[in-house]
Amino acid sequence: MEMTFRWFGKDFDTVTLEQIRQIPGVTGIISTLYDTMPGEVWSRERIRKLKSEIEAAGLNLSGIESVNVHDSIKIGNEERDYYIDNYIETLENLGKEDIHLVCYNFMPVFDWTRTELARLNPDGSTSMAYRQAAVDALDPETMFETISEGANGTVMPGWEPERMAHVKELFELYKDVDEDKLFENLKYFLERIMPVCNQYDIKMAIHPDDPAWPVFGLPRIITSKENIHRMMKMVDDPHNGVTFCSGSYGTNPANDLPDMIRSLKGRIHFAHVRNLKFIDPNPETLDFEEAPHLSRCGSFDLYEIVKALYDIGFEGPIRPDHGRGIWGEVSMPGYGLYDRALGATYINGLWEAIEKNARGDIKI
Ligand code: CS2
Ligand code: MN
Repeated sequence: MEMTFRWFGKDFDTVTLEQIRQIPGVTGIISTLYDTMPGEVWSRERIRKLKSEIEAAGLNLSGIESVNVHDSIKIGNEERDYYIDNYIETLENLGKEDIHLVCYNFMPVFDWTRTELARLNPDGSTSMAYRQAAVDALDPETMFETISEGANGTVMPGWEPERMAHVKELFELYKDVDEDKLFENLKYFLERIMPVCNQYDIKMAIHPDDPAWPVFGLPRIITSKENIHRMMKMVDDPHNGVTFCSGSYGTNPANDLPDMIRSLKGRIHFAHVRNLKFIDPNPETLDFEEAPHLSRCGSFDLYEIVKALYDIGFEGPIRPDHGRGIWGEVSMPGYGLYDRALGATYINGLWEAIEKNARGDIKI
């Protein structure tokens, strides 16, 4: 595996490449053209510029997260072919610039959803949190305003103000899209992009829906082992793969994470590893918050997750995912430097221990 770190670009991120370079073991950057809108073609020049900036700091551009999919493609309306053509052009340009990994998601309207961005923990750190009762009480149209206090003035991934201004219209456009229709639209999209992915060897890595169940009556499909296998069978090409995100699949306690990983051998192109803490161990209660990375501090056994990735021969980029706010850092929620750097170090340590144990050097 290659240890990577997400970076939103120098105009948006509070963390610098120079800081990332000092995190032990981190060699790769996962980035995006954060100021492009879903559906826009990415030019070769802009991609090249991003790449050279990262390389000048002594790091590699290991993949893109995300090239976002325009709502027309998810809805399946008459404009979808236009936007798929644009997506294909972006993929071609990425391929020509020697980039071979693209993370994306297929969630209607909202990307990930939380009800609090900076919930105070007893140790003084802050975590993003999800409370079902709060979601039930929220008006999706004003959701962002309701929770944005903790956003520190940043634009959060998947919550572009330009799109959020049209939330009501977006809901209307999705009114006839149920789970099956969304699967069908995803199939249509994947079938059209697979030729260019094969030509340039671009691995598409779909990110799970977060939380992994429908919110506000909108369908969500990348939620479980069964559904992810349905998606891969539907377009059976090794370039049609997944981002295994422990914190997103793991929002649903019914998902057995190590088992899912083992079942996805050969199709995991990118991994996000983080811990969550369920508030009530009763799986009926889906409330959770982002926890410190250590297994003993949250609900997941991170060792088993990293071990499963190791056992299936995972060689792709891996990154810590959301972190807590610690040591007074002011950053985009979930994307500060300090806690994620601890996460990268912890994952690296687990990987190394597993690798060494496999060589019989130590027992853990
Ligand atoms: C990320 C997602 O911040 C996060 O929660 O994991 O925004 C993720 O990048 C997208 O869903 C992938 O398209
Ligand atoms: Mn993730």
